[in-house]
Amino acid sequence: MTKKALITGITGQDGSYLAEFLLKKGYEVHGIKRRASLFNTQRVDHIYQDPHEPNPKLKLHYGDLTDTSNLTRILREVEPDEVYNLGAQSHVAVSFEAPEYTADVDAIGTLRLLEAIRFLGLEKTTRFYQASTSELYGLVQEIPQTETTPFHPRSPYAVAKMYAYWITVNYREAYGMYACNGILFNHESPRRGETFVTRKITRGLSNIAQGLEQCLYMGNIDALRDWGHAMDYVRMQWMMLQQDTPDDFVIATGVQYSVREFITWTAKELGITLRFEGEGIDEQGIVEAVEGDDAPAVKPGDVLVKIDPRYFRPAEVETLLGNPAKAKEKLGWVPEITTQQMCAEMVAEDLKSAKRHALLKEHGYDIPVALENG
Ligand code: NDP
Ligand code: GDR
Repeated sequence: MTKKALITGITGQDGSYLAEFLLKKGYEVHGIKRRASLFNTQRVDHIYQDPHEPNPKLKLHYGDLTDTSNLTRILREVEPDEVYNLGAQSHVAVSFEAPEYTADVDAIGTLRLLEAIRFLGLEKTTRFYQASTSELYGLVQEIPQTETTPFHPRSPYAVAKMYAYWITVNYREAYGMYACNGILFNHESPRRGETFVTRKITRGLSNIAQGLEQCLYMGNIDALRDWGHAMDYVRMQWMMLQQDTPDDFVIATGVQYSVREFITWTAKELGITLRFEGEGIDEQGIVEAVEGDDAPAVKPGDVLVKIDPRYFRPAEVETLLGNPAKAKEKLGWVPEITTQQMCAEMVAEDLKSAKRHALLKEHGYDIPVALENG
């Protein structure tokens, strides 16, 4: 029997990799996409299947995590073997500006899905994965963080995700549902949203190297993160739903770097020299010139990284470092892509599109570059 999966957030970074992964495993994949005034399926266009074809293996449904009747109808139609709840307002800084919406989608949206599964009598047959997060640890109580480290969320996003974490545990305990939390540390890729820090850096510096932007404005570049590759992490999301008993797992690399280091690697990949300016920056912020394969379009010393306090958060998560020992031991999971390899892949992709843009500009097609805001 072909297995059926329903993915909320299929148009996002993880949703797109997970859909690819499940299609390769022979699943029929259903995804919920939001109605938008512009196309929002760029990340899944390459696996899109024309619904007019016989037996499409990927089906997209319009929906929203704020809409109970819509979720219930889709679940009733699809009767999935597995639900992956990846949909969320996932930007931490934005959650301070839209806390109520974030709670509605990220916290109550999870409850809506779980309750719809129960209401439809699917709680013994449908397995449920919840996209939990290292942001739950917030003001960290222990280094490194494990499945037993106490939570101290530091943003409306993290508080909403804490509700989602516990309601998932509660439905497992109360109704015997196969429901799991993956406590995932930051994971990135060339498909990462442009306003998350890694992508903002690889895209911004690539644009600067091609003369499309002048300056990269950053927030707290001393923040420390444990960054993995999204492709490694979606594999683990699936593995968690294939066990005999449901459980919660930390997914991380076990290695930590600063935002500043990520900027430095990106500059090295691009062969450009950086000059840091702004609050808290001293001569240690200056990064040496590095020879790259491609001749830089800017002269060494030209590239500025400015600290702009608008990107500081009202409450910051300064440091996160995960211990994935349980996932390694119980599931045999180990990440295959290093943080530096991931950075190189992201730079290569962003440089390609910056070069395309620069070429168009050179030939008189001056399409504005969407500027960062996050
Ligand atoms: P993205 O922001 O790339 O994707 C989020 C997805 O959720 C998008 O498809 C988005 O749709 C969809 N979405 C947003 N609001 C709604 C809504 N109201 N109803 C339905 N769908 C909605 O996130 P990632 O792929 O990076 O992350 C996936 C999940 O994992 C998220 O829940 C995130 O919080 C969590 N997570 C992510 C980590 C990471 O480092 N990436 C780490 C730990 C947890 P649209 O495309 O239309 O905006
Ligand atoms: P995070 O990711 O908040 O950890 O949440 P993000 O990449 O946004 O920030 C990481 C760290 O970098 C610092 N930072 C900046 N961040 C952004 N976005 N823009 C900047 O200019 C900037 N300058 C410094 C931040 O302050 C922070 O310390 C991500 C999301 O994917 C969540 O959904 C997920 O749950 C967690 O990772 C794990």
